[in-house]
Amino acid sequence: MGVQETAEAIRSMEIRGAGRIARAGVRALCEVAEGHQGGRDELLRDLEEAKEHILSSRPTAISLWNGVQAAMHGVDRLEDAEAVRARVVDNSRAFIERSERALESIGRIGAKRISDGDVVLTHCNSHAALSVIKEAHRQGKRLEVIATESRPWRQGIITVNELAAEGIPVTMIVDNAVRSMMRSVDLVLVGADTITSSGVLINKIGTSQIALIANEARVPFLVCSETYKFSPITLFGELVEIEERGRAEIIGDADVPDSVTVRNPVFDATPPEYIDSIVTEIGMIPPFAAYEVIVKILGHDYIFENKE
Ligand code: RUB
Repeated sequence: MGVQETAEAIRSMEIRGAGRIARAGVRALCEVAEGHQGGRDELLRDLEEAKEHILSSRPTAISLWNGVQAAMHGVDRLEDAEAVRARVVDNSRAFIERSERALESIGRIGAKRISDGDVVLTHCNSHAALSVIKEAHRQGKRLEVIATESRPWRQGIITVNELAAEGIPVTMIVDNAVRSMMRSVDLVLVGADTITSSGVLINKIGTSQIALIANEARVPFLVCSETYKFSPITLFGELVEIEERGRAEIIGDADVPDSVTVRNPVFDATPPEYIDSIVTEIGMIPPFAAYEVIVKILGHDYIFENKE
């Protein structure tokens, strides 16, 4: 898939989920480098253009930004095209491998928090959250999952199909049923599109309501997130742009007059106070440690070079 096709597939949500869009964007950049016949400056210009194109596909998940920055890391300092090509290919492969390994580590670390007989509620379709659930199941723990439908895209259907295929008992509910069901839930596990330097979680619309309800019912609320979903640019005061999509996704072919405004924000913000812990590949961290993760794991170099 080339850059245009990848960006379009991300925009149209054929490829979706913060981890998957990051890997797809990085793969597309890697292919630009691999197939390039031109000189250094031309290659750098084409990579820069491809990067901007990929980044314009969806605005909210910082994973995409972190992924393409990682793929391009250090290329400006290189003096010939071959070195740039090799660097982008190496960077890209390393990012993709790290991101896949991170999912496995998150599965192993998070599974420790699931006890035999637990009922886990999850929202939307997060590979990181599913990695934890599947690992607990592989370890022989009996668990049940409640999955929200996740209007309007209904990613819950992907989730229940994935879990059913693994033989994990799963119940699907409409988003509005979360509070009614919370009394039978032991643990909430969700994914992340972005985590800010102050520990705010940006994830699928409805996540913050679930966090409030879990807090009210004293049910632990855990976020499953690779460290490349932490946002370095929020350190410098950038706000996270919440994507708004079209009205048709909500009303479908229902007869609603044009005079009616339909809003379709697809992500929301959950404050750190409602998050018990973030399961990352480097361990379970409190949301207030997000700053440390950004500075220590993503690194000074990385942050300051890519600040703009
Ligand atoms: C998906 C979503 C997921 C996160 C994390 O939204 O909000 O919870 O992206 O997913 P959309 P993962 O369907 O609009 O992309 O853990 O797979 O990276």
